[in-house]
Amino acid sequence: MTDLVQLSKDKNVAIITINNPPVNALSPAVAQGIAQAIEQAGKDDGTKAVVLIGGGRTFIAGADIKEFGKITSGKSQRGAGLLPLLLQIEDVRKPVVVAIHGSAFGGGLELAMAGHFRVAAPNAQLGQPEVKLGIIPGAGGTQRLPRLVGVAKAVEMCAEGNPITAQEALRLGLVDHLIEGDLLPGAIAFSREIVGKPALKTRERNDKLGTPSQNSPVFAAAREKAHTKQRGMMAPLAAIDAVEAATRLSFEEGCQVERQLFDKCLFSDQSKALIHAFFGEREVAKIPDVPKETPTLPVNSVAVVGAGTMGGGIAMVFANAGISVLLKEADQPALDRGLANIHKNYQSSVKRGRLTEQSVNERLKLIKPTLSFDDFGKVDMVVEAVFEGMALKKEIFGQLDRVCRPGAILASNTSTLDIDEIASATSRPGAVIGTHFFSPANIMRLLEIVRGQASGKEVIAACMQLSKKLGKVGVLVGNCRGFVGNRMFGPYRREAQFLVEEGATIESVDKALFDFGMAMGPMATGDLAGLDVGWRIRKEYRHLEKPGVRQPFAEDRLCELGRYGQKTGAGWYKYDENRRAIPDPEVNDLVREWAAEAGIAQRKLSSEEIVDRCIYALVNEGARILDEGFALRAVDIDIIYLNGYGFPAYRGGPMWYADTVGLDKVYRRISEFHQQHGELWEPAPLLKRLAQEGKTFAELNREQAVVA
Ligand code: 3H9
Repeated sequence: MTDLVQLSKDKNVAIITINNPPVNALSPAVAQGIAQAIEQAGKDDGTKAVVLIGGGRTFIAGADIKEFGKITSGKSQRGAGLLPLLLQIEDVRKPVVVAIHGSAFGGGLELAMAGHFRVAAPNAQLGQPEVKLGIIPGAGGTQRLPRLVGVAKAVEMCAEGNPITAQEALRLGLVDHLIEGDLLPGAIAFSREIVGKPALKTRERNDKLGTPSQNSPVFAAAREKAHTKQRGMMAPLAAIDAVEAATRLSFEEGCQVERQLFDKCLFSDQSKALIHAFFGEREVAKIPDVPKETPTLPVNSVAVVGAGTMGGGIAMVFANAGISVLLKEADQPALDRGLANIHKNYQSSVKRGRLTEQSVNERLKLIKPTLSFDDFGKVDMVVEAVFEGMALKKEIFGQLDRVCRPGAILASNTSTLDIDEIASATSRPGAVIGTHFFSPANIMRLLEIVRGQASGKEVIAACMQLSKKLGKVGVLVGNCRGFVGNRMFGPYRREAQFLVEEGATIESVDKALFDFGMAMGPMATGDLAGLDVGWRIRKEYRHLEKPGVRQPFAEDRLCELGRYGQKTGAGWYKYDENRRAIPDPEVNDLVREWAAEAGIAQRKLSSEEIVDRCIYALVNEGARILDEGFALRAVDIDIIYLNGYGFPAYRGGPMWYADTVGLDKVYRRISEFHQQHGELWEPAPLLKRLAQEGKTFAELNREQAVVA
C-alpha cells in the first residue's frame, strides 16, 4: 500500500481511506493503493464488509487532471486506466460501501458507482464534470450512471457536467442512504446492516436502461440542447453517444465505445484548451508579490456609490453573497429607478426558477438605499460606480476619504480611467484599488482588479479573496487605459468596423466571429453595450490620435444619427420590442456611401480574414500588454477573455489560441496586415521574439511561474 491509501479495521469492517490532499485526485498511485487495499480486504476472512472513504475535506474530485497533459504530450502512456480497478471493486465478494463527503466528481463518482452501496453526507455533491474539461467520463461513468439514475438523468449529467446534491442523488438511487453527523461511523454502521443482503454489481443492473422508443427522444433532445447551449463543443455530443451506447450494447462493448470517444476528446485541441482554462482559473489567484499568507482586510459590509446599471448590479452581487450593502444615489428619483431595476432583475430570476421569492426577499433586505454618506464610516469597503468622468470620481473619492474609517477599502468600478489619479484625490492612496465588474454585473464572472501604484498588498489580497466569495474570477491587472480587457477590445472592435468599411456586411462580420465561437459578434456586442459609450470616449481622446493613422468612423456616424444600439432601438441592427436584432440593409448602404466618400476601396472579405483580423488584433495587443507588465501572465489574459468577453472556452482564450495556431504563423499574418494596413498593425515585439525563438505564450507562463 502507498502512503496515499490506508487500510484499517473496525472489528469486521475494513476501512480504506484515501489521503491525497487537497482533493484526493485519483492519480495512478492512488488507484494502485486502492487496488492493493481491496485485494487485501477481499482475502481477509475476518472482513465482512469494506468502507471506502476519502480523508480530508472531500471524497475524490476525479482523476488527476495533470496526468492528461502528460499523456497527450507523450510523456506518459495511457494505460488501461481505472476500468480494471473498478471491475475489481465490483467483483470483490464482500459488500463495498462507498462513503461520500465533499465532491464525488469524475473518476471519483465512477469509482463510487463500482461499489455495491453508496452513503453520503447531506452536503455532498456528485457529478461527471468531464465535459467541462473537453473530455467525457473515461472509467465506465457513461455506462454505470444510466444503470443507476436512468438514461435521461445520466445524459444530462454526462453532457452538461453539472453536479447534483446528495438529496437528489438519494432520490434518483445513486446514493442509498444519507448520513447525518459523522460520516465514517455512520458508514460503518450501515455496512454492518447490509452484511448478508444482496450486493448488486452496477454493471449487471439493466432495469433503468429503457427501451429504444423511450430513449430516442431523450437523445434527440439532448443533442439539440448541446448544439445550442454548448455550441461548437465536441465533448457533450461524445458523452451523449457514449450513454446511448450503454442502451444499445453490452456493458463491455459500451465501455469500449466510451474509451474510443474519451481518447478522441482527450487528444483534441478543445480538451487541451479547457484544461488550460481549468488550471488558469486557479493560476490567476497566485500573485508573486502578494503570497497566500498576506494578511487581508475583512469585507463584511460595503457601500456602493451610484445605483445605475452597474451600481445596482454590483449591489446585487454583494447581496447575493450575503454581504450587506448601502446603496447611495445623489437624488431620490435616481435611487428609486435603481431600486426598481434591482427588483425587476430579481423578479426575472424568480420567473426563470433560478431564485425563490424568499431568497430574493432576504437579498433585498441586505440592500439599504441612502442619499447620504452618513453611514459610510461603518463599512469595510466602498465601490464607486458612478458615471465615467474623472472630475466626478475625484470629488467622490475626496468625500470618501473624509467619511470612511481608516482601513476601509476604496474601490472604483471605472472601466478606463487612471486609478492613480483617482487615488490622488485621497490622503490614503494605498487603500484605493480598481474593481472592474462586467455588465450585467450579477451574471458575468469576471472581476478585473486594478492595481494602482500605491494599492496596498492587503487591499489586493482582500479583493482577490472577495472575488471568490462573490462567485467571480478575480484577475489582477495593471493600471493602463482600458486595463487589460477593454484595452484589447478596442483594436478588436476597430478591426470589425474597418472590415465593414472595406466591404464586409455587418452580418457577415458577426457571423464569422459567432461561428468562431464568440458568444456574440462584435457589431451585436457594440449594440448591446451602447455605441455611444465608445463614441464619447473617442471624442474625449481624439487629441491623442496620431494624424494620418486610419481611424474607424462608421460607428461615430451611426451615433450622430442617434443610433446608439439596443437602447435606442437601432444601432448596427434594428431591434424589435423584444430586443431581437433585425438586419438593416439601410446601414450597410450608408456605410458603403461613407466609404466611397472616404475613398475606401470595396472588396469581398472571406470569413477567414474577418476572424484573423479581429482575433489577431486581440493577440497583438495582448502581447504588448504582457510585455509592458500590465498582465501577470498570458493565462491571465485568457481568463479575462473567457469570463468577461464571451471568448469560446474550448479555444482557451486569445493567447492560448494563438499558441495553437503557431506564433510564427500568427506573426507572419500580422506582418502582412502591417504591410497592407499600416502602423496600427505593427507586430508586438514580444510576439515577434517568441515567433522567432519558436516559443509559445504558454512557455512564457511557465518561465514566469519559475521566476515567481
Ligand atoms: C476525470 O475524472 C476523468 C475520469 O473520467 C477518469 C478517466 C480515466 N486533478 O478548485 P480548487 C487542484 S477528469 C488535479 O481551488 P475548491 C486544483 O488545481 C476530472 N488537481 O478547490 C487546485 O490546485 P492549486 C473530473 C486538481 O475547493 C487544488 O486542487 N473532475 C483536481 O475551490 C484545489 O482546487 C473535475 O473536473 C483534479 N481532479 O474546489 C473536478 N481538482 O491549489 C475538478 C482540483 O495548486 N475540480 N485540483 O491551485 C473541481 O471542480 C474543484 O477543484 C473542486 C474543489 C470543486 C473539487
